[in-house]
Amino acid sequence: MAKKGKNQKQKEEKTFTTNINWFPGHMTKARRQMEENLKKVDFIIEIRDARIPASSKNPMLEEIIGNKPRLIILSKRDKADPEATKEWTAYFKNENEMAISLDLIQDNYKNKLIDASQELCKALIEKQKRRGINPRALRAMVCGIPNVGKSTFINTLARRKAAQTGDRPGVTKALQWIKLADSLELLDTPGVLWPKFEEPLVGEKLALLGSIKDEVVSQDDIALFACSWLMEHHPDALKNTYQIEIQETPYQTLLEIGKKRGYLLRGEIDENRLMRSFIKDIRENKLGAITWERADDQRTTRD
Ligand SMILES: Nc1nc2c(ncn2[C@@H]2O[C@H](COP(=O)(O)OP(=O)(O)OP(=O)(O)O)[C@@H](O)[C@H]2O)c(=O)[nH]1
Ligand SMILES: [Mg+2]
Repeated sequence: MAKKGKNQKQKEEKTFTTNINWFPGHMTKARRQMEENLKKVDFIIEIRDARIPASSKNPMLEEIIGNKPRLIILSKRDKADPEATKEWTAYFKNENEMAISLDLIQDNYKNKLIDASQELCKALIEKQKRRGINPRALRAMVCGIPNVGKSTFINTLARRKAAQTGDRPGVTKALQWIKLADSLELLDTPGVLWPKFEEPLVGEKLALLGSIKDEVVSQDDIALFACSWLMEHHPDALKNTYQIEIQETPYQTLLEIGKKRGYLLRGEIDENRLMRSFIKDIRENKLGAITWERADDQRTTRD
């Protein structure tokens, strides 16, 4: 339904930030179960979204995993800006982290993963050999925030639908072991967030790309955030995708998109439809392959 008057003025003048929180009970439970299962695994596979490699890092995870070896996988490589992904992999290498970027659906990565796991667990394998034991299958816990592709990763490797997947956050609700045919056993875990986003921008990006349940976030705020960010960083993507001119404010720019697309309701722009379809377009890469944060900025903020 089109919202007018006071509400419209708020959208017009919206300056970010939007405070978002989503920490349902199953995540507290999952965190506890992950801690309990930690001693059973040899290493951690942390999946992050290649479009937001910094915001999709769960700071709580560092506390949970302690000093277990870790492999970082940047998922949805096919949706991210290839140049930015290159910079991110170089960044992780520089930080002495093992990181690989993957299209979890299309890429063939079983051997790559086995090599990486052998490398990460070199010390353990050596120890077993010294004791005359045949090295057993390595065990890894697959962790990450909701909707980054943990279950998809496991299914592609297992070549079957061993774990349930879906394009919404919170699909996996419980821990589940999946044995791969050969040298690896993987533990699927539910996506876990943390109780408070210190940086509101992190919450906005997570909501935009689908790691926070849409029902708990104002879709207007997320669309306005995205439009404002794109006006600053990728105005051409907006212009070319929608054949519009950039307006003074994100709200006006969005209304231009609404007009162009003919999202009308009783002669007015149907803002509800406009905001939701704009978010959908971004998630479906209609505006191109965009990465929402750069490795270089990470360096400057940390220095
Ligand atoms: N384009 C693309 N889509 C992917 C990729 N990996 C996963 N997806 C899609 O992302 C959505 C989420 O995948 P899931 O495997 O269910 O994610 P999850 O991390 O297990 O999510 P939760 O269980 O909710 O925490 C699904 O629609 C997948 O098809 C990828 O590399 N590229
Ligand atoms: Mg899952």
